[in-house]
Amino acid sequence: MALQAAYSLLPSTTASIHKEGRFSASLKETTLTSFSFSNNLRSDKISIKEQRRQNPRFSTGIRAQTVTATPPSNEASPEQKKTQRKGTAVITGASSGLGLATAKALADTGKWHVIMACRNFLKAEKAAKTVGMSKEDYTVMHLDLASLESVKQFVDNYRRTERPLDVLVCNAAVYQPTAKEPSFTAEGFELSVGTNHLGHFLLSKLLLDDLKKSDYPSKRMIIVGSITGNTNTLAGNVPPKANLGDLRGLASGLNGQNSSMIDGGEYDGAKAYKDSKVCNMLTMQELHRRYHEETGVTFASLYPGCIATTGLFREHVPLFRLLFPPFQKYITKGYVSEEEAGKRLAQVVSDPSLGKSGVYWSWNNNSSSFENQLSKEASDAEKAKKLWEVSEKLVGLA
Ligand code: NDP
Ligand code: PMR
Repeated sequence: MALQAAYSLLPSTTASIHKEGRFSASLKETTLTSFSFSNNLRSDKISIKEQRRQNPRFSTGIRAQTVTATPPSNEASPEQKKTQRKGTAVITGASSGLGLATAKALADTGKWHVIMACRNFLKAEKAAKTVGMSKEDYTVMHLDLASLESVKQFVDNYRRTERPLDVLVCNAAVYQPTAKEPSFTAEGFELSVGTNHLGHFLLSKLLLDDLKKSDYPSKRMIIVGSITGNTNTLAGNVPPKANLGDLRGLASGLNGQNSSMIDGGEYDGAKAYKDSKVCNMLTMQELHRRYHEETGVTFASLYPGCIATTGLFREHVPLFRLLFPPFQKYITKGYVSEEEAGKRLAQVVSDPSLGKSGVYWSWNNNSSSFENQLSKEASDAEKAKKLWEVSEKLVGLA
């Protein structure tokens, strides 16, 4: 019933896609009724080609999509050889799913010490043990992104450890698709945007100074994005679609007084999550524009694939949780295991061939990475600037 309900959304999805006139090619090639999507990224690529065909000036994004595969490189660059010390990577939300799998993948290389920045210390410790990480490869530190005070406390505590910071991975997220009413962070922001965007925004801004100081050959800041925030894809056109509007709800505090949605509309938990992912992708690009040249830090985002088994869907109805993995595995073919997704994010952390800044990475069916194209909204530089300025005010930095 859960997926049927989702399936019943398709006609409107189809209509809206046609209305926008951008997806006709991908939909023609896609038998929606039989769900014979050959792969999610293919539909992604077709829609982009189609956008280019229809609008030759379609390169409003920070860079054009290149579908050239960049297989992981095993050779150390001369830069990489400069240092022998282990890198230190902070990963938020490393107590489950993608974050845990990435921590494990990095720890397994023997080249990384992972700081698992988690709200539940005991859960994180147990998770690290369960996946077989050795004690010397990780440290659990407390971080609750739903509290700006906790973010500041984490930064202070981190500095006290006197460890260098080489890579920051903003991975944690909450998704509340069935919530009827909004819930709020400690400072009173709607929970999904407050946690996924504002908590990470403050963390990134504060830790940028620490990243700058690192002498590691490739310093990186990664903010996990998603296909569902990108309306240039089929997945991004499943209602409710992400849309930040003119940010009026965010500007008025996102506290439920005026609105708890960024665009000022009615509360919708699924949309709030997708909006937060658009914020994540816009923030990465704004960081790139503001700081890449000055600091040499690589800023990147990614869609790791549909990891349909993670805790992200914990608040969804049980039937959805049952049907979603086989739906993604056998029908959309967008499914990836937690282990595979972890390896992908670990590449963005450390692979020399993924060192380009300002990129939104995706992977094709052979697990080769490519620079993907963000939607019009998720690559809107004006919106990114406005989002930055409003977010600075909300987290108390302006
Ligand atoms: P999980 O629920 O497994 O992991 C989310 C993590 O975030 C958990 O460790 C959770 O902690 C943590 N977290 C939640 N709230 C807070 C908070 N207030 N403070 C600190 N940590 C918090 O989901 P995924 O692994 O799927 O999600 C990881 C990332 O991947 C997210 O950014 C998501 O948007 C993205 N993503 C996921 C996709 C998927 O298909 N699953 C697809 C595309 C992107 P705890 O263990 O305590 O609950
Ligand atoms: Mg989606 C190529 C098709 C594709 C891909 C790659 C995803 C990924 N989804 C696809 C298609 C569809 N989904 C279609 C056709 C439907 C209608 C049946 C559909 C439905 C659907 C629902 C109800 N999908 C979902 C949901 C969720 O609740 C998930 C969500 O939006 O969370 C925000 C979700 C997802 N689909 C994905 C991915 C990666 C998700 C997880 C969300 C994320 O982290 O972005």
